[in-house]
Amino acid sequence: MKIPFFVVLTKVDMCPQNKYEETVDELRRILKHKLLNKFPIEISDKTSENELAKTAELMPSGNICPIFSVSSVTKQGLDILVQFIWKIEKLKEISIEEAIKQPF
Ligand SMILES: Nc1nc2c(ncn2[C@@H]2O[C@H](COP(=O)(O)OP(=O)(O)O)[C@@H](O)[C@H]2O)c(=O)[nH]1
Ligand SMILES: [Mg+2]
Repeated sequence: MKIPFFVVLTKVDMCPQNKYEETVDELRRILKHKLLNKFPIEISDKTSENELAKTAELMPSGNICPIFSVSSVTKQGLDILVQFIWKIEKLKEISIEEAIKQPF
């Protein structure tokens, strides 16, 4: 499936560590399944700006699927998720500008 999407695991503050790890493992397996054929990339607050930028740039390929983990209680993962959304929005603007420049 070439359609780009990403996954956000929410309320991670409520989740026991072992259950969280089990969930991520299962999700990675589903994403890698031949029907989806996505390369999972876990994003956390420790992910560098450079790595996040590269991940955003790979989104249009449809070959990767970033996995974010957030909590609105602890604020874990929220800033980086917002940065990512901002980056893919920017990419969209750039590709529209390029399409306008070369309409035919
Ligand atoms: N512990 C915890 N509770 C949350 C979090 N986000 C939302 N909640 C609570 O979960 C309930 C449902 O919230 P909502 O935002 O509608 O999340 P939804 O279940 O994904 O629709 C409410 O009682 C929220 O206060 C979170 O990150 N951690
Ligand atoms: Mg709700």
